[in-house]
Amino acid sequence: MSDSDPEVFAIIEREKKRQNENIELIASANFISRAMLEATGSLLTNKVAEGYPGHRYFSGCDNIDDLENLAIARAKKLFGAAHANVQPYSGSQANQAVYLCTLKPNDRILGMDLEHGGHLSHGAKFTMTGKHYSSSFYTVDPDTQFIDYEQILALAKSNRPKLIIAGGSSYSRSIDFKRFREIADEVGALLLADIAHIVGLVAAKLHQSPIPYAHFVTTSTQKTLRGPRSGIILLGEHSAQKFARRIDSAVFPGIQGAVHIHAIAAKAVMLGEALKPSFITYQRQILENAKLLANQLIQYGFRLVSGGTDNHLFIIDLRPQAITGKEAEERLAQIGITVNKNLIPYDSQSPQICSGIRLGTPAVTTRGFGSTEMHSIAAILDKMLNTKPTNHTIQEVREEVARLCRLHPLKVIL
Ligand code: DSN
Repeated sequence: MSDSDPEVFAIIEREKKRQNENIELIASANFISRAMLEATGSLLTNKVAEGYPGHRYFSGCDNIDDLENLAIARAKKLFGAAHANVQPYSGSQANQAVYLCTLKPNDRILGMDLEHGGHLSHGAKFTMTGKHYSSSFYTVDPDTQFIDYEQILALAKSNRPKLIIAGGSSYSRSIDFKRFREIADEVGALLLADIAHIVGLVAAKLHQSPIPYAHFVTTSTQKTLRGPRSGIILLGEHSAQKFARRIDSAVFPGIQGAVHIHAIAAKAVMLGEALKPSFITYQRQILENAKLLANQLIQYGFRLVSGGTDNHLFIIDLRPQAITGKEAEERLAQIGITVNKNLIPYDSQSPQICSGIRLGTPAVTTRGFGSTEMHSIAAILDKMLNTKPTNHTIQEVREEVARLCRLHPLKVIL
């Protein structure tokens, strides 16, 4: 590429440098293995295939069938699922396939409010899911900031949704999928568990699995699962018989066209990696790092939404520091720490400003950061956010970030 398209090559080289020289604390980010980079960049992109293994609309699909069957078998094994669809282009596409499979336009859905930790594709009013379906939302408890299952039950009884959605993008506490299913059963609703964020913890059995409870389980694959940018749908034994064929038709031809077989190959590699014992060690370290960083920050006087974390992420409520999420994101960016501004429950700021920032440990854990580095990061955040940093402080912490990155180079991309 350096010869054929030096312009694109130069941009990728700059991004490589950025990834290597910054501390990545965005909760949905991660670094994939060389094997997965090879799969996504392979000649598989050249092959057109529609349909499912053994039932394609184009010829020459024998190898592609083997790959997709391998990915399906590994997904079923890893999650103990009875049915897996590995074709969704992303987690949002996986959700849309579930909606197409279960809902008619204007049907009612009940999901977690975006500013309380939900996801755009769970019915946010300005998205396709909010425009095509009649969405309502549950919130977290105003005092504890934990999910309030009694409130969800009450809302489900009054709104009578056809589909209830559990899971989100910025909720730092464990989710009781069994309780969600009881609520769904009580009002005759179907249950979708979107485990995009916690999927790695679920795979490693460090979080309750939704497979025995939810009618549909969806996930993206690039977050804690440490795979390519893509999606998967899983069904448990109890729902596979009824929904397996319907969900497959909803994915293709319902919402997608030709298979992204290069991404499916990368997902097969990802699932192979996740089936190894070292993956459980990695997930344990993600959890340890998140808890340690959260506790350190509390000791420095920061207020965390819900008071802490049970998973890989947490939100800092920056109102006591009297700075906005946007300002904090920018301050940290200038010293080489990447985070995202995030709404907090009952936020008075707009989504462009936000009162909080979200921090997650999957990417830094891949990089080899452990307890020492979590202490260092907490001290840096204290210097940068608890007071207005001087130029001297900025220079000092920038050097500390560079030192930590040099200590743990991103071997996989260099
Ligand atoms: N869902 C968004 C996030 O959690 O950051 C992007 O994957």
